[in-house]
Amino acid sequence: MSLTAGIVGLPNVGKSTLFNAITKAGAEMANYPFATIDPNVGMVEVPDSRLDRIQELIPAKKVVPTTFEFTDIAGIVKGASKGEGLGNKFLENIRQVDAIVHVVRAFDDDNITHVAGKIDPIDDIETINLELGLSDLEAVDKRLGKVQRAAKGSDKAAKAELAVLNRIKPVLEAGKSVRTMDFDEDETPIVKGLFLLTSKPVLYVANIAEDDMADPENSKYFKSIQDYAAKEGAEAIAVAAEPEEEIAELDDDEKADFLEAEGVKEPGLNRLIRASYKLLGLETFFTAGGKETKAWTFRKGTKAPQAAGIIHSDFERGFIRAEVMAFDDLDKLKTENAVKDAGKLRVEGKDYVMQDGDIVEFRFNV
Ligand SMILES: Nc1nc2c(ncn2[C@@H]2O[C@H](COP(=O)(O)OP(=O)(O)OP(=O)(O)O)[C@@H](O)[C@H]2O)c(=O)[nH]1
Ligand SMILES: [Mg+2]
Repeated sequence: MSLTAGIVGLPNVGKSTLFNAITKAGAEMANYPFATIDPNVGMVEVPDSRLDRIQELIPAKKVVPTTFEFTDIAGIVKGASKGEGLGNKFLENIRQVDAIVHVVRAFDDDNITHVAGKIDPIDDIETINLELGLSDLEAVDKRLGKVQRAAKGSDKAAKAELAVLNRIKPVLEAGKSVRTMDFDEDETPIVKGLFLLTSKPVLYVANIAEDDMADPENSKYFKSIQDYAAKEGAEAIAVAAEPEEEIAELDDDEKADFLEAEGVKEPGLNRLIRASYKLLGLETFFTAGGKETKAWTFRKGTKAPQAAGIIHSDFERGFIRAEVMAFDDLDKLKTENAVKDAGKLRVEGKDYVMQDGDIVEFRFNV
């Protein structure tokens, strides 16, 4: 079930630097384009202040955050869909990921090569999105060739797919992303099955200058990136990849000092990680007390037995019920007993849809 967020962007914009900052995986970072060829894969811990609060109220021996996967992908250049740069190979790498974290250079530094020779974030974003769109257009045309024939007969599925393809094609031809379109519940699975690059959810990350860290709104580039994202219904986040990568290597005390010196409350990386997690449709439940207080990742919409199965397959097989309290209730009322007395400790059955922030004890019998 492991979902992965793919880091995508032009060459030499700081993708691997960002990847290392969040995963501490030590991928190669270098001041030349196409330093990354094969994708780097790494796990990222999800920073979650709720864990600390639970630990404060229901102390356990250990606190274990949850993790999810990031993939650092090679840079894309203009003409990539036609084989320029690393060509179609990396487009395949992008096809494998579940959401796109699109890194855009938003810092000036004459020492760091920009493949286009100038800093223009919107132009950069459009270059990438155009290549992804062209690749999608090719895929749609190929599919149309097949489906058109089948749709001539009585093949209902083919007719439905044909209708979707015919809606998508002009949007791509106009240079827009498929994610800007609305699909109904019959169309959605058809679109999913096409694995189009521009239908993947996206988060724009402005790699800003260190000087703008304390106040990203001050960056002369960030606002335009935010506006571009908003038009697509997407989010944009500002991170200074290089200093953040240095911060990530420090221990907690040094980290606090560094952040204070930079005038930053929380590392931009934390916001980036949380936004990517959300982008993937991931949510968190907790198990608390005893040996460990632990955060667990589930896909939005998961029911209680399947959530139990994330901990152990026996929990799912022998699922009886889930005893659930919301984090917010524990936070307010402070003890499990107080939550119970307030009638907010719930007993939920096999059809219960898990909610982000649930603190759960599963009852099972095998
Ligand atoms: N000044 C400055 N330099 C940065 C920043 N982020 C990355 N760099 C530098 O930019 C260069 C490229 O960084 P990488 O992380 O390797 O870039 P990439 O996007 O992974 O590049 P490819 O793998 O070649 O596509 C390195 O020399 C980094 O040190 C930043 O925030 N500010
Ligand atoms: Mg790289």
